[in-house]
Amino acid sequence: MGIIKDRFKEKGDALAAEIKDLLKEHGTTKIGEVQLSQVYQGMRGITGLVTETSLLDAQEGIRFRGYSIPELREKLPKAEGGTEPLPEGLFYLMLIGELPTEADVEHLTGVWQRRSHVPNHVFATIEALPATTHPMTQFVVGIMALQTESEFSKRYAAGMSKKDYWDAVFDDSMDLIARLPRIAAYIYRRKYKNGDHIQPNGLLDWAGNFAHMMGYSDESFKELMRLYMVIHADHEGGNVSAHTTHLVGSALSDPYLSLAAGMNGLAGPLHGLANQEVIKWIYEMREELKTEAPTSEQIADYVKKTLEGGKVVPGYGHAVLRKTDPRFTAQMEFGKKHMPDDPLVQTVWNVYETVPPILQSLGKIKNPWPNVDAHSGALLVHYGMVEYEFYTVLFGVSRALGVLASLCWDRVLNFPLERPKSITTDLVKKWLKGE
Ligand code: NMX
Ligand code: MLT
Repeated sequence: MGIIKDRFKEKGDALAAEIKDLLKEHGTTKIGEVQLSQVYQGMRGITGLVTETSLLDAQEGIRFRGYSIPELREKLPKAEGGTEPLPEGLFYLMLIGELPTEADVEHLTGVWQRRSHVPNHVFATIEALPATTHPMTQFVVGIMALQTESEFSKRYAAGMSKKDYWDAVFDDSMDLIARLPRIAAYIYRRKYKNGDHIQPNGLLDWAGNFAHMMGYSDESFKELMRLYMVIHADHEGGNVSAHTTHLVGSALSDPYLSLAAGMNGLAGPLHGLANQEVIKWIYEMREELKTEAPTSEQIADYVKKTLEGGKVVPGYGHAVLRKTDPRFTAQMEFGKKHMPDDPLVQTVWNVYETVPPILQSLGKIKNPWPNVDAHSGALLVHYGMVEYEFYTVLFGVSRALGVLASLCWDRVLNFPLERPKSITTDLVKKWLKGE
């Protein structure tokens, strides 16, 4: 543990010194202009955050510390006999800024195994909720119950110096990442498998063990979980879950409170909940059309009906991306390798052929292409995970890797409280009149 923490601190101090010099020399440099419409329209295109872990290009998609998803699939260490990257390696890359060795990844697997104990009161708190409670609500309640374990909040109450914030946030983040799969798997088995829980397997990697605890022993499902946990981990800093975690963390709310806040944002249908909405939408379409394999014409009619009903087509569009999401493509490649003849996966590919031209023809949608959520559910259904309300929890366990690595950076760089200025429309009208 000490090794990775020391490396992180070294990198953090070096960048903090660089930023100090950079701001001394260029602090007044203008990097953009803000139009009134941007202020009213979700701050699209306004640069207002620094997030070191990943960067999104509208045409090309996400890069983690400079590496694209295809590059990560090639370069990150794999499980024995596997071909997909281990999420431990991606976390190391986001935190340290360099590709890990096999030994670094093994070390992280061991650290997370040792820190994975979840106290009983967390399970008891989840048990207090009706079993019908949405899995994302159970997940957030589980994270909140675990907040009793926060080192940051204990050390802050005991008078911790500002210089040590990063250290306590680092420890809390490691503990949280180690414990989340156990909580998520508990919720899955509680809600869908009659509370027949499965004990962790200390010989498995973080994602492999997560698959095992949910009850999936198939090696290719474990591979899917490794890939899934990598591709959903981070999407630069402005998305709702990352931005919320960062914002709440800036008040020095500890990592448990900050992550829970971010996960509440992920639970929205325009963000992470879209992965459940996609499968629900396809199931409803199949049911209405009384077929497991709708034709392109049938899909096109159903899309038009969805739009006429004043609803969005889930899994399509993006606030920043303007091309097919490389996370969609990575999942499509996985599908072609492991399940090319699966009818539901084929429907997802058929929807991909059919939807973009229809959305484009509306003239108002900036990105008619699929995002990550358009594909993930069909792969899960293939392995028998049909309980689509659970899908966003999987997204959340993965997203914790990115937003908590970023929270460690926020504190080591000593970022301040986030507090932008807001205005009223009355004030805007006065400005426009020159008052
Ligand atoms: N289906 C129907 N209408 C859409 C869609 C879509 N998939 N995407 C955008 N629009 C509409 C949007 O509602 C807006 O309509 P109006 O002017 O009547 O309010 C118009 O097109 C312009 O929106 P954009 O500027 O293209 O998109 P925006 O940046 O506002 O929103 C999303 C981005 C992702 C919220 C939007 O594309 C959407 O609602 N997609 C479906 C939900 C989804 O898949 N979300 C998951 C995103 C990825 N993730 O995991 O977080
Ligand atoms: C994400 O992964 O966070 C989504 O694609 C949404 C976003 O980037 O705004």
